[in-house]
Amino acid sequence: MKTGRTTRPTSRHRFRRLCRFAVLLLAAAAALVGQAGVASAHATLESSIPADGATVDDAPSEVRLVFSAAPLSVLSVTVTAPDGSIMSTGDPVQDGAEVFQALGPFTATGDYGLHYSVISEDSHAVGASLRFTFTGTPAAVPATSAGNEPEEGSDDGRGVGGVVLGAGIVLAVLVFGVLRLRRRD
Ligand SMILES: [Cu+2]
Repeated sequence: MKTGRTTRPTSRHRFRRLCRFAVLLLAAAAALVGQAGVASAHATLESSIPADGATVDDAPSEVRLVFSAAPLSVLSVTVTAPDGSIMSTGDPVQDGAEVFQALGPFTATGDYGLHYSVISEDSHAVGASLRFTFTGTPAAVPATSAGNEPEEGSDDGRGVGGVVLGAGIVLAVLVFGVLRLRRRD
């Protein structure tokens, strides 16, 4: 009878343990399903300004991308000019499901490429290349190449000046040292 009394409570205990385990499993499963529902927010591009394939007459100062859900992070938004050079400036700015990218001057008519890359809430990488055509009056090309050359020249001059100054200091120290040694003798 003593053994019966001791075995009964342990079997009950085991049953309770199993019940608790089953409840925990169900709760974990429910939590996983709930998470899957939240995490399935896959961001897709809903619209853009300029739109893909659009013809633009007025040069926009920025590009606007509208996603179906706020991206987790924006990796890059770049706009390329007809010659292939990148004409977007600075980093993209995110405002919820919208992403803005500042643009430089439109210095040529023709096809512009718009490339974006974002990480969606469900951790998926989302990206694509769009295209629009600029038919307006091109802005004057900024005089960057002409302005850079004299600066580079002056930089070289500074470099040579530094070397001459350094050599002069080394020479002065050597002469000073030799003179001191001679005085001691
Ligand atoms: Cu996704």
